[in-house]
Amino acid sequence: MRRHFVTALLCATLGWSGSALAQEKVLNVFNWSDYIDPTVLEDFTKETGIKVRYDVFDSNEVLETKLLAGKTGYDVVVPSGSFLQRQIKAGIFIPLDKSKIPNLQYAWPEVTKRLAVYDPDNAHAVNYMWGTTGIGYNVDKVKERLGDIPLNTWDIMFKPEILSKLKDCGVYVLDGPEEVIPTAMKYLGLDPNSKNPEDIQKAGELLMKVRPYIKKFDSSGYINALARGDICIALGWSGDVFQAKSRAAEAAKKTKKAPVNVDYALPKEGALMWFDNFAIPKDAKNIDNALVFINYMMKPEVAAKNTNYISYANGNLESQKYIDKDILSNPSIYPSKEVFDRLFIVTTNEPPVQRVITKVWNTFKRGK
Ligand code: N2P
Repeated sequence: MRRHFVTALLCATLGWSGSALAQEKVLNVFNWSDYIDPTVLEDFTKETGIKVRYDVFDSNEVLETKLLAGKTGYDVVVPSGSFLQRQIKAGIFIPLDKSKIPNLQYAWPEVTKRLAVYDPDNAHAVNYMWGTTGIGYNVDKVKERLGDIPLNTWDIMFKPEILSKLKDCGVYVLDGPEEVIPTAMKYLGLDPNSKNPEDIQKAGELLMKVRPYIKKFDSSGYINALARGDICIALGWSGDVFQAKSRAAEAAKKTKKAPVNVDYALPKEGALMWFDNFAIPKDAKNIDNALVFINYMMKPEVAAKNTNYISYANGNLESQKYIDKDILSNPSIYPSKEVFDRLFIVTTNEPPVQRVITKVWNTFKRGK
């Protein structure tokens, strides 16, 4: 009470209005779970005086539903490229005042160029992290059940005779229709970016064949499930799987037991590459603070700190100086040319295509 009174007095003396004060102090961020070094938020508040209310989500669909409903209360959100593309078209984001993001000078031109596919002229978004959708697995449990077969293939996930052998030790799949369906189309030799309902249907048929062996659709809990050795395999995201690997190693240090051996495979048939990006919803209340935040996240040292913590590649070229060697040299995080050639991207699905995808996905999830 007393502090409010003093602050109000100070603001009145300085001639600040109530809204200027709000701009001064708060920021509402909605980001993916397990997607930041928490000390970065503390440092940000120390450096800028801006308090961050930080909420998390684990699916683009959840974020999109909120954005389309409006009045999210968020100042910064982090959609993936293909979602961003239709959200921009829907008029959800404000164009960024780049004069307030000088650290854009450190952006990685290659990534900026790829992001422009979704956001022409890079007008509305700044890349935060990017990664791939592949296979996380428990090395020992899979080996016990499948022997020494190569794991860098989607056969593991999409051949019922193989996946059935992993049913008993747990199979998880991301709850992400617009990632899993393109992956299945790629496996079938179709264009993973196909918008043709028949292709989507074919992917659905493939998925239904392996449905009996899937225990859960999950896009965040699988990190701990893999780390604890509770599951055998997860169709999941690169950095999340590497976080599971580090959590398993940490736990082993504490318990003095051998670590659960987790690894990530980028299948030879190809894998989806996606970009997650900062954007400011048009009803954001704290636009200046949002720009300060995006600029802060683009400091090379800060971007590197996040990458070192979450094991995802970022869109900041200069930050690579500060990135741990084992992350920077890991071709599943920072792909080599050979790996890069295997990655594909997808563009946005317009609502009629989206409806087909949702229908196929719901049938897949229900299993009938
Ligand atoms: C963070 C996952 C973010 C990657 N846990 C998906 N775009």
